[in-house]
Amino acid sequence: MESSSGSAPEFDYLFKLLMIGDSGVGKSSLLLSFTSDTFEDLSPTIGVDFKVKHVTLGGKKLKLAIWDTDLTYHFAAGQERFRTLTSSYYRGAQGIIMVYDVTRRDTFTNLRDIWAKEIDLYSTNQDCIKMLVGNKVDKEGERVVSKKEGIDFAREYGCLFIECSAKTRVNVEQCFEELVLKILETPSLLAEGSSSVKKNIFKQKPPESDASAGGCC
Ligand SMILES: Nc1nc2c(ncn2[C@@H]2O[C@H](COP(=O)(O)OP(=O)(O)OP(=O)(O)O)[C@@H](O)[C@H]2O)c(=O)[nH]1
Ligand SMILES: [Mg+2]
Repeated sequence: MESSSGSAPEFDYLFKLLMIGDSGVGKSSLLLSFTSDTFEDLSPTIGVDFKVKHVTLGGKKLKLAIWDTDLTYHFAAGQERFRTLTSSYYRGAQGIIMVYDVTRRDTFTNLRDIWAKEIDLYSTNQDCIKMLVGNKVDKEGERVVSKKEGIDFAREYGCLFIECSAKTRVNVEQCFEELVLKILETPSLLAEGSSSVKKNIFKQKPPESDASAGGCC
């Protein structure tokens, strides 16, 4: 049947992924590199942004909603009135990409001092998969954080780990793919009706008997 009415859902799973890390580490560049195969000199992100990418991995059709934000937003989370905003950023995420710049040590130490704490506070999925990413490996001559330090941190925090460059695109796809494959291997993150899925505001399961037009609300 070629008819579009009653057609199969456009994806098997929808995953919410987050990019976090200090300003300037390359979160938006990595996202752009992954979603549109390009690299350009970006301005700092203001507020929150997200991009969608459809991929087929592990035999499943996936819709990835990847959220990107700026640091000011997170620091504002220290203020009571921004707390709900920050928790909605984290809520229901199946994967978190923690980015640092291998040429700036402060961006690495802040993962421990700021970002890991924020994940503990706000992440709603116990089993949420974390990927530690050392970006800008194209600037090898300016490297100050060794690969071993990254590996050790990842082991301590139970994260996956990869080094990459948004500029040369080395390991960019692998970064997202490894994270997603790990999510696919984690039953609690896939379970229909689990709190994570229920709370996911982007969940778009078509109703069983689709009355009239397929308009989205
Ligand atoms: N050499 C090199 N430069 C990079 C790489 N990734 C990002 N950059 C540069 O680093 C700067 C910051 O990159 P962004 O992607 O804007 O960083 P961000 O983490 O999104 O920063 P905020 O939006 O401020 O939080 C830009 O000038 C990018 O061109 C990389 O892999 N290699
Ligand atoms: Mg940005």
